[in-house]
Amino acid sequence: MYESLGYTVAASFSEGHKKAPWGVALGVGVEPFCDLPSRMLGACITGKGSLFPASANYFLPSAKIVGIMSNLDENDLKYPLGRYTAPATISPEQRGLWIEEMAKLPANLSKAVAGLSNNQLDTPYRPGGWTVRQVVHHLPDSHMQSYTRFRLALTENSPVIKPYEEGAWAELSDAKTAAVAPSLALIDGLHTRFVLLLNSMTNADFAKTFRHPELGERRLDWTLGLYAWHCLHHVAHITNLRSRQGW
Ligand code: NI
Repeated sequence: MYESLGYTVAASFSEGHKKAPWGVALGVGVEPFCDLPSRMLGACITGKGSLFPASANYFLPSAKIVGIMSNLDENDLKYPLGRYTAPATISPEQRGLWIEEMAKLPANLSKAVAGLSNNQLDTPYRPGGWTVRQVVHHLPDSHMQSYTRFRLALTENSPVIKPYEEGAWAELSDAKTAAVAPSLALIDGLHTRFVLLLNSMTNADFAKTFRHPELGERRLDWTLGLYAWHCLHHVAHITNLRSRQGW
């Protein structure tokens, strides 16, 4: 849907609507980071590159342009670190670095959301994306699955694991509305256990596998790298949003 978001204009409405910082993404389509009134949204859909900062004042007469970031596209916002790619061979040193990332997630995630208001937590990290709150709740949802898969793989012979619908999980009421503190606590406890487990694993353990019904056989060392990437990936969604919004 979004080939390019063109410009992101951080604007603040001073008249007609509640006073709040708005992020308005302009490009092929346009979608507000917050609940921009639909008539304003309609006025903004002018096609890629046709709505420039100067004319934004025309379309958004009550908006005060406070900052512009150019050259953002969907992949930059959705995959701030790029997608996960594992090295051809995974050394014990590489695994050690990934385990360190897993150990750092509880502190990194707490820091990423520190001081955010409820409105800020309910802001999508990108147009059409999950809110910060959904991202926070997604992490224990996802990593509890991963922790279970590691334990299954370590105690059975390449077991078939149960996939889950992460998008649908993120739409469940608790994932959309709960305070972030319980998920920060879940991640803290879960990663304490997870890192203890990872640090206990031998080379032979890391070569063990599970089978994903659609994706096939996965080694545990490859999977460790995926989840280390996943920690950084989602924390970057939040820290990048904060930096774009000046929060
Ligand atoms: Ni994820």
